[in-house]
Amino acid sequence: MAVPRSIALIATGGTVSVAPPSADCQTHRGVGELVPRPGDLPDGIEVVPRDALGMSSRRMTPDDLWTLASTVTEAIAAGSNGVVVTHGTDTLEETAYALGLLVETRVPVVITGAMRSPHHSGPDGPANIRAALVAAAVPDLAPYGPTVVFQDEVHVARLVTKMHSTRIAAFSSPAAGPVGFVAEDRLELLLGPPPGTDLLPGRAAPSVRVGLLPTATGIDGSAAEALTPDVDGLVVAALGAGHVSPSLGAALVACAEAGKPVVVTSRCPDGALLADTYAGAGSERELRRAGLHFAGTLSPPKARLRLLFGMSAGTPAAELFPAPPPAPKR
Ligand code: DAS
Repeated sequence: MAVPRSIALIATGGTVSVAPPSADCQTHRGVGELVPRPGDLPDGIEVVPRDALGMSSRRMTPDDLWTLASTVTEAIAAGSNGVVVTHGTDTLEETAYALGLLVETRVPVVITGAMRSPHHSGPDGPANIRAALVAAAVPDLAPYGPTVVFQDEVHVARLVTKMHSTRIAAFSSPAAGPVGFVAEDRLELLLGPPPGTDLLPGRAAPSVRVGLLPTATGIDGSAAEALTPDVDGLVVAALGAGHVSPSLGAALVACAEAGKPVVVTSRCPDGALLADTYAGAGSERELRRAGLHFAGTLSPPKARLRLLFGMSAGTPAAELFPAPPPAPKR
């Protein structure tokens, strides 16, 4: 008989862990209760359970992400063939991306959760955990970095986002779709691994504060001015392809000139930031020329984690968010 694949199942809390009956969804079960019973476990898999954190994802901090990354690294070093992390769904995509920043994923690392707890009708946790265990047991998944398995779909950490606040099909990757799926306890991969890795060149416990600023019609520089003294760096969820109001643009440039890196992202869930199309106050051309960094296709919360952990390890923002090569003449 083949040797079973040893998969570490690390439970951090969230709806998937809520203990029934828990009308206020505050009490979490230990990981032992999340492990599928022997008859429900896919063939050839042995689960090594471990509790970590035990909280709703809204309570998580960068320090908790650092702790979890250490726990996952330890599980890999101890010989796990794969790792599954169960997690609250609200910040699940950020944790998946943080693991991509901080963990050398030589084996598959899969994050999952649930939208319905055991006391709701049709709880989705057990099926998500089973599919995640199946995926984590397939070595071919390792080069994809951390993935999110939800509703039988497999998404890469960089692209996945929670698109719906209540439905069980809550996650998708607007730019590219899922890279694979699980059916009949088999993993089918549809697309190859992402080009490049998100792993940071240096890794250290979080030691800086990075703010995240939304934009909307008429948002001026006052919010950025209020935030700047309290942070070491700033991410702005800009309009469209990387634009802000002229007043906000001036405040962001002042923040950068004060030595606090500013990273521009888009509030659009899909698409690229421009480099050389629009000119004038608050345009992408002006913001780039003034020394602001642009985060490519990375979402605002994920760009914030990249800046936060990168700065904590002493990596300059320009290295974390390299400028694109000049566009060919049009
Ligand atoms: N309890 C919330 C959280 O921890 C929601 C969830 O898990 O789906 O994110």
